[in-house]
Amino acid sequence: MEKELHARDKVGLQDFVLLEDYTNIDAFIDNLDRRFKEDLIYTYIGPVLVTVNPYKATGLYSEEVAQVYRNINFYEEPPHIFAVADTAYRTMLREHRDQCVLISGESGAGKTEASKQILQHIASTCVNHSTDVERVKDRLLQSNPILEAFGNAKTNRNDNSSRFGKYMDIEFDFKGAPTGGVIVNYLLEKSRLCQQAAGERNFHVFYQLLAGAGPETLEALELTANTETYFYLTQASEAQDNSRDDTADYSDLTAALDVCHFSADEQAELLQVVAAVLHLGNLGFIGDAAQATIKDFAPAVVVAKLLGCDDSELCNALTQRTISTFEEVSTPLTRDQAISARDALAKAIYERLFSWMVRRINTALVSADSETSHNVLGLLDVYGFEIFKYNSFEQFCINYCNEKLQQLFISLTLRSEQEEYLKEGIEWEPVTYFDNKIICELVESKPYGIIALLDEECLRPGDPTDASFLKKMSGILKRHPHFLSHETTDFQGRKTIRREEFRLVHYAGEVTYSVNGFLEKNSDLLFRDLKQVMASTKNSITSACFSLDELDSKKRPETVVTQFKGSLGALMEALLFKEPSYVRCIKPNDEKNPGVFMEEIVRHQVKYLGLMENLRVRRAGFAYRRPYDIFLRRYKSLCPATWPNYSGPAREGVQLLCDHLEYDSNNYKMGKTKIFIRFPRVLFTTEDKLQLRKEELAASIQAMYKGV
Ligand code: AOV
Ligand code: MG
Repeated sequence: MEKELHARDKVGLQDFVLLEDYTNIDAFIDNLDRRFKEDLIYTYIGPVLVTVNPYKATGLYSEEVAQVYRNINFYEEPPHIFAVADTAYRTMLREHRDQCVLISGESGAGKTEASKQILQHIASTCVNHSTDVERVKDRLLQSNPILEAFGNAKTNRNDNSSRFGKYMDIEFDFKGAPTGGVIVNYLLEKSRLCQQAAGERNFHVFYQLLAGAGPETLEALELTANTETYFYLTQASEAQDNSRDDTADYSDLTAALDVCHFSADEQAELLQVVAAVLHLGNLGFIGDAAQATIKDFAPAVVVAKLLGCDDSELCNALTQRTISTFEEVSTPLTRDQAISARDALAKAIYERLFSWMVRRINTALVSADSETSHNVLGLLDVYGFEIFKYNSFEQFCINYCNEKLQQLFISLTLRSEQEEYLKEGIEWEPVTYFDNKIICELVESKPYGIIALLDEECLRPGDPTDASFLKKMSGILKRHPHFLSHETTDFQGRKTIRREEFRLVHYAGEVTYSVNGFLEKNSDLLFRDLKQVMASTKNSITSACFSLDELDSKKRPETVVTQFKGSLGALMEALLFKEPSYVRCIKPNDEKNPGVFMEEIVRHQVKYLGLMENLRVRRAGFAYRRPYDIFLRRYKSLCPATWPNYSGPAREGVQLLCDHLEYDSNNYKMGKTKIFIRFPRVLFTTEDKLQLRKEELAASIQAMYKGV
């Protein structure tokens, strides 16, 4: 507390609750800006950590810094991500409650980095009593480079953008040593495999493999080091400037695979699958509308060789499909259909490979003895809110996921605040805030939410199309305050939405989605013939990914968005039972520039993240609260009744202090275990008195010595 107050002039306030005018967004932004200019990228709103991405190395994560934050009282040191990590870890140990850290913010704001720093801090801090623990830690840490290689890519927002959602539970024994972990992955943006927007890249792993694997490996996989050779790597219309060191990343990847105990055979098969996807992309078709034939068999032969299947079966499955009604009939595919079938196959292989990787890492993280796992600490790092020039089904899913997270934040921060007042027996006035529940319901309610309408259209017999879906949806939702279509005008009264688009007013801003591809992406069909060929492969990864059970199943698989909705629902439920900590990440500019703080960009994020409301809630009742013993220890020298010795109950001691300091009874409340102070200035005044008192005491001690 002393440090916070001491620091308020030089580098802004370390906790926004100390802002005198806490409703003023300019003051809020000014505080962030002043701190950012001093490389102080962290600020609290009470227990919530706000971070601003510095886009440069800061020296904030060294072992010396980590040491400072071990075993601290949260407010004792300047705000830091390590303080959040340390507090969650210690609370878990002390109170035996499962914890989770929820990290949110838009694309490029620093979520993934924050989650890595938390993991790093916990790994370097937790009790370490055996080589088993050491191994678990290494594997937890090394799962990151693997999943990032396969699941991250350069986008126009972020050079290392997560294209999947990730939730990781770290399991601990009752002493606090990690015993294992479980990773859950959410919807990978697999469309990137076949198409990339201008200036973007495919998933990192392809570039890493070509740049880092060396001639021998490449030769065995029949690859060349030149990315230009591969159709799937050349879909972006603009050149991709690249800030990543793919060669170094490749050696990190292979080292991480070793640590996570992927055998040499598994690693070889893994690379074969990755290479097969690249070769598959180079498979072209010729032919008229009626029937496609393969242009050049060479890539098909290589794919078949790498995966271990029959090349003619593969080629047949790519150019015709079997329809079974009464009897099985083969129908040829048109050229366009063959191209879609090829792309669907590549996407299915890659997506299933990714899920296989997660499962495989999880087996390496399984506790040797599940009895010992006592509590978990969860880390959530998903793709952030995205607005691109062109937004499609993937952005719709990603932004829906962020809506759900925002909801969780709202309900938990407000609820926990309310609970604390209740628990302490303090009255307070609830604050109004924007609840994004209305948008979540627009997306997920039944039967007239967007997801339900989309599914209905996907399953409808006849000839459903993206256009028919849009028409139906626009008809039903046209009066919804958060939905706009080309028939409606925007909020400025202009007709800015095209025929194939719809617009959603998200909590974080308006996003215009193109409906093209929604039905196909949601249905996500892969012809049975291709599944059959994959199930027959000798490569044990692809054969494990395409099981024969799936082929036998008569049940229609759930649509993509419904699966996603289900998995997010399960996640939200699981999180509700954990004690949350929050990290709210802010991006200071859109150019990934260090040292540039664009006020308008920050203002927008502060608004939609609900930070002002968060602060208002925190302040509506009481800006500051401290357990009685801590408060008394700090200020007891200010009151003759508590200084130098006081042996009564802390609560009564604090009451004596408050009486002596003549606190206005409106300005503070005595809870069951804590004192609640309404305005920071009360505390500032007390702190100033303490400063004077210390000087007085020091002077009298000096005088005493002089006297001697
Ligand atoms: P994101 O996870 O929030 O975006 P990242 O964590 O990947 O964003 O951060 C983007 C980039 O910003 C990183 O690659 C770093 O270069 C830089 N960066 C972020 N945090 C820090 C930090 N604390 N110190 C230094 N540099 C940082 V996305 O996954 O796109 O939503 O989907
Ligand atoms: Mg990320």
